[in-house]
Formats: sequence, C-alpha cells, structure tokens
Amino acid sequence: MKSKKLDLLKNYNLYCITAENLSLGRNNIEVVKEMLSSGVKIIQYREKKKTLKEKYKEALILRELTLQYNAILIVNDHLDLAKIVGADGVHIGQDDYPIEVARELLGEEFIIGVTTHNKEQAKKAEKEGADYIGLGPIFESFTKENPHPPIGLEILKWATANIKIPVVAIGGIKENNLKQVFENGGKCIAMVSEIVASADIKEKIKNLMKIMEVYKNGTNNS
Ligand code: 3NM
Repeated sequence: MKSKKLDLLKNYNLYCITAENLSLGRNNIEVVKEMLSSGVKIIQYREKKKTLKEKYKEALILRELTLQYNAILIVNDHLDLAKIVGADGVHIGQDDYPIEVARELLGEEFIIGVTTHNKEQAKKAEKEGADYIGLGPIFESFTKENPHPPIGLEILKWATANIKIPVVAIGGIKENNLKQVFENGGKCIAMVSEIVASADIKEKIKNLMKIMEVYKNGTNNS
C-alpha cells in the first residue's frame, strides 16, 4: 500500500542512492546489498552513465533485492524503467516531464518524488501532486554534475514546517553534519557519497543510524 510506503519517507529514515562511479570499485548491486543488509528501507537507483539496457538489467535485480528485504525501490529519472521493473516510485527533476504527466502514466499508487531547490518549487511540487520532495543541496555537494549552490538549513526548517508531503533532505549530508539536519527538521535523509564511497558501508550505516536513533526516540538531551 502506498500510504505504508510513504510512512517510510515521512519518518526518520536513511534514503540511500546509488552512484557506481563513487563506489570504490564495487558495483551497484554489491553496494545495495550492503545497504539492505544494514537495514536501509529506501533505495533509489540513480545511474546516469549506463545504457538503458544495462540500467534495465540492474534495476530488475535491485527490484528483486529490495522486495526480499521489504524495502522500497525508487528509480531516478526514467518513468518507463520505473514502470517496467515494477518499482515503487520514480524521482524526477525540475526539467523532467510535468508531475501530472508522470501521474497519468504511472497511476495513483506510484510514488512520485520531485527535486526542489527553493520554497516556490517545493510549494509547486506539493500543489501538483508530488508524493514527496527532495530538498537540496542542503550543504555543498560534489556528487551531481553542475550542482546547484547549497540552500542551507533554514529552508529545510521552513519546508518541514510548511510542506505537508514528506521532505527528504539531500546534498552534502555526512555523518559529521547529520545532527544539524535533524535539528532543523530533517527526518528522511538522502545520501550518496557518504555511504557509497565508504570503505565499510555497514559500519557507516550503523554509525548514521545510531545518530538517527537519538532523534527518533526523542531522547536528545545534548
Ligand atoms: N540531488 P551527496 S544533491 C542526487 O540538490 C542529488 O537535488 C541533489 O550527493 C539536489 O550525498 C544530489 O554525495 C547529490 O552530496 C547528493
């Protein structure tokens, strides 16, 4: 059910995104296995360089794996690929098809996430029927080509108080600034390089989850 899946995005969770070029020689499948076996419940398949055929093969395997672990799979950019492999959702950018077109194609049960960089885009995505927004880059990030300048924590605070759909914080988020993100309203946190470029992915996720647990349980008295 979609609402159950959206609960994952509403609550304290790690939202892990693939980036094979940063994965220290490991492939996307190996990396996602590490993520899933560490307890991650939200995986986004993001791959800019491979052919569609390669992406299709990889996404099919990731669909199997995420189902085995009871995790959701979101496909970046490609509405068709998301639909073909039976993903739970798709994540689209500001320059992709309009949300209503994606909705028409994918149906009500599909999760549609939209990248946003400012208040106007966030409000517009909500109004147009997105299921969640990605908001960022909160800090400087070197992962995306042609990155948007950092938007900072204030807008995250604003969005988590004013936008009713889940807000996924993204961009430059690391173990050492994660607390700041939680302290400014962040709950569902997307990360790329901090996890995929970590030599020990399991250990990294364990450490990140430990920080998250403090906020999740509302026992942060520091
Ligand atoms: N989207 P890292 S920033 C995929 O601002 C993506 O919308 C962004 O990578 C946005 O965690 C980004 O390594 C890359 O900084 C985030």
